[in-house]
Amino acid sequence: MTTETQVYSFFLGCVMPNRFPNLEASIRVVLPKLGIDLKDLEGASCCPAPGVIRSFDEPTWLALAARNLALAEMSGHDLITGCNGCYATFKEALTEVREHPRRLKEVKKVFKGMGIKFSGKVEAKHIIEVISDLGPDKIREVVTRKLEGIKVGVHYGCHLLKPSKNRPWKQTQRHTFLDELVEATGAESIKYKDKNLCCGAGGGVRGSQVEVSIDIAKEKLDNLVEAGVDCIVDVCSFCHLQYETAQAQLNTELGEKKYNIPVIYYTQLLGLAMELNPSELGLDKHVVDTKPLLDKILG
Ligand code: 9S8
Ligand code: 9S8
Ligand code: COM
Repeated sequence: MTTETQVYSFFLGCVMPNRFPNLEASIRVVLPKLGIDLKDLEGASCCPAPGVIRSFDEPTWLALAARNLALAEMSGHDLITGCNGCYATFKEALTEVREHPRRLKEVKKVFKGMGIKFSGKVEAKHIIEVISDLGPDKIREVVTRKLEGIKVGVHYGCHLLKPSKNRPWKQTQRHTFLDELVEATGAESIKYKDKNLCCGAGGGVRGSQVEVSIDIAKEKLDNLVEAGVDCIVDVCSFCHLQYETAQAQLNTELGEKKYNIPVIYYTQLLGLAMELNPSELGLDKHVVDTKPLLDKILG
């Protein structure tokens, strides 16, 4: 089997390196095994977060986003990210500068004297987009331990899919690409109520209205408990933060450990199906204990 190696500039964002370096570790170990090489994007800043910074100061959001994109452009590689929020910022900033030459001029003015070159031709991809392009068959090829009997609650996250006009998915609703990639590991993607509902964190809600945010997370978690899933699979560092910490917060409020669903990033699930060591995949560093899931998989 010959696969061409793809090279990307890896944009981490804020949440992954600061709160969940375990997810970053799983990405760094799994992607090269799929023929995807990651080069660190030196000098990057916050993307900045679409639901937070753009709502307050759109021109600053665009200039900072363009600066990060320019760093990737100057490195000669397209940008790749594992966070839906960062993905949204870059996809939407690219549309803005490509469709409105005036906006490109504006950001170039900000860059004056900074030694930054930017044309807007660089692409921004999500890790799951690149994996999805390889296809479920490629995943089946690298799986050596089928995760049979594992029931997964898939959470896509809003910013991965919307607005659909500048997302690469061929459809606007009823997406199945992530479910297919999960099922390629041998696990089962379980239907649950309001699967497409937000996790409650995005759009700045977690930062500004934490009760509302936890209330939405509770609704999703109740539906996931009801469906009897063994774990949640996500592809966004912010959704990940929400599902991990909301369960702990809800348990503290209730005074009992009602919510114990392990929250796994897609590359962690795939790594398990590739028989990689759970600690190498950062699975020993979760807020919600992953042991019940690992016991079920490893026997
Ligand atoms: S960077 Fe700063 S806050 Fe964050 S992780 Fe994703 S969204 Fe972009
Ligand atoms: S869901 Fe609604 S806005 Fe978002 S992508 Fe991540 S955080 Fe969760
Ligand atoms: C969500 C990021 S992934 S933000 O809260 O919408 O900025």
